[in-house]
Amino acid sequence: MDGRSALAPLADKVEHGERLTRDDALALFHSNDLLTIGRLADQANRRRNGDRVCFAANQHINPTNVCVLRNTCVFCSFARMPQEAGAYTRSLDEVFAEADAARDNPTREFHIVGGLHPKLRLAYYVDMFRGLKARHPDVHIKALTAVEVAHLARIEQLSVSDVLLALKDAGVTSLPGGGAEVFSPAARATIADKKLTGEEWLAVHRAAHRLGLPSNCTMLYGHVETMADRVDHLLALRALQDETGGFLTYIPLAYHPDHNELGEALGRTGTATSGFDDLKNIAVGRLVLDNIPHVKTHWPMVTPFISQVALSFGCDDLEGTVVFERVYHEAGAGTPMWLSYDQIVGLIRGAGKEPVERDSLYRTVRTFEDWVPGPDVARAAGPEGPTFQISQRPRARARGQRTLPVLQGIESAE
Ligand code: V47
Repeated sequence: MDGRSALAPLADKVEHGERLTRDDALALFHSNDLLTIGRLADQANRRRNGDRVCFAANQHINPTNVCVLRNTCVFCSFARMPQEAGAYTRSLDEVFAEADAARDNPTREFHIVGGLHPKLRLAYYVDMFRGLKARHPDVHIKALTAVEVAHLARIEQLSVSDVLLALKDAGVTSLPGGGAEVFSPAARATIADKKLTGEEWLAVHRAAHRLGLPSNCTMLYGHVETMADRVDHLLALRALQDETGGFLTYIPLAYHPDHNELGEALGRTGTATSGFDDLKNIAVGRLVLDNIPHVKTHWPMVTPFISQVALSFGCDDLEGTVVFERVYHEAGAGTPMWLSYDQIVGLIRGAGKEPVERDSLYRTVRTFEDWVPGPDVARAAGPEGPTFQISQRPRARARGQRTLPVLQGIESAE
């Protein structure tokens, strides 16, 4: 059976809003009929979201890159051991200063994640979130992955729910979706051997949802996972969503192979995922996760251009302004570090869609019927250069020597 005929029965199901099975999802991932997959996903998305595409004016903040999993999460280029070159841990004042630096931007969300620091306790994060809330009362705090929450529970000898309650009390309104990677025990043993298991990741999100903290979910693709691993990962997310309804958006994350052991072992340095697979992951995510309201494209990973095309492949949520993206740029992403508010709106408009600025909980903040493009809308001009640098990838360097020149202005504050 060729790819096209394999998808024919699925078209009927999508038309009638029927749930796809495991075999259907496998057929989608094995098919090369990208345009049919995209058309079906677009149909599913339009039924839910029409032409609206939302984004948040957000700022990513990474208080530390010190992580005790640094030697076992072999796909990660961001983490450092405490004494390793390039390791940093921000004081609270430095975090507040970084947040204040974006005061002139229309920031409505802080996205705060770091590493599993052996010494930073729950009080550090609680004080950080309270301090940020006091300084920026209108900015939502989306903070700490399930992995960080489980780590804090372990070092504080508290339950996961108690940690989540403390975070909620300090001002956190939702959890980001990181740390899920791919739930398959075999793939996890290869790429993230000591990280919490898929079941444990799901348990933290279940607990968050029960406490009224919604969250995002992700899947890291394009490394050693099989198509069956991808499908089973999506089905596990769908099953939890059936149970709790607490996931807001799903974000497929494209593996970047530079400056990490996995990329070297696979002989993949300098070769990120293909645009074909990036679009397929967006579209299949939309089709399988029929109960998750939004699917987000993370332009720092897949380029703003692929993200723009993804808006016709089932995606209704575009990563926001970001301001300082560190995790993927350490792994060789050649995209800009941020996009301006106008550039985000322009990307969405350029795809023939209706931009909607949202808050962290997906409530509408602003629509753009009367919007007039600003001067920087045509091309991104992040600190790396005047245009999107989609083909330029830094050469791999040995771990421990990793530096990110564009951050020097900021990192010199250490
Ligand atoms: O869990 C780490 C990934 C994730 C690499 O919730 C890598 O709105 C690719 O989860 N290549 C953290 N990916 C980021 C994340 C996220 C991003 C944007 C939005 C949201 C949200 C969440 O980054 C990690 C891991 O899966 N990651 N290293 C790498 N070399």
